[in-house]
Amino acid sequence: MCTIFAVATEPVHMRILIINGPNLDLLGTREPHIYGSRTFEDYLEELRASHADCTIAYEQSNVEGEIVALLRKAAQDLDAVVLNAAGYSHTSVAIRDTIAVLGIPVVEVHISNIHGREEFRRHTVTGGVCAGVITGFGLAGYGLAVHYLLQRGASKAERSS
Ligand code: CA2
Repeated sequence: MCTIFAVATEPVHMRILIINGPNLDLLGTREPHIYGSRTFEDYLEELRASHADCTIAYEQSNVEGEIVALLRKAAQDLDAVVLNAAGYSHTSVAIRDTIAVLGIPVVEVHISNIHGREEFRRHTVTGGVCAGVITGFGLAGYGLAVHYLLQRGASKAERSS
């Protein structure tokens, strides 16, 4: 006979950092046919409101080294990262190397479907060392990434209790 004991666990409060790379501060102002017409700040407000159970911090940088520094700081202070490294996703060995040794999960997000665009966008240098890659679902991709990280965090907490 197999008896299963229910274990009461504290709800996990995850702290997640979203990092947007070069030019994503222009969201909602240019190329709406590719990236939509909403600013990231507007979307973020909605995302935070629907996830009162976690802390969602946000940073945007146009500088490769700053993104490396943000990732390393997140590994010290936070639980997970959602990263849209924008153009650096296709080129940055430095960001890839950082993610590879970070010790917290990173989910790569692209707003557009990179597989339906120019050839040079179809491969990312960074995706292979991330927990997974979400592409083509618009801003909703960030929410999908947060959802995955919360589920992953909760099941990890359950396993270690
Ligand atoms: O689809 C994505 O999220 C991308 O990461 C966006 C990058 C692009 O280089 C990647 O291939 C795919 C470009 C970000 C530029 O963002 C803009 C936003 C609004 C207007 C102009 C640029």
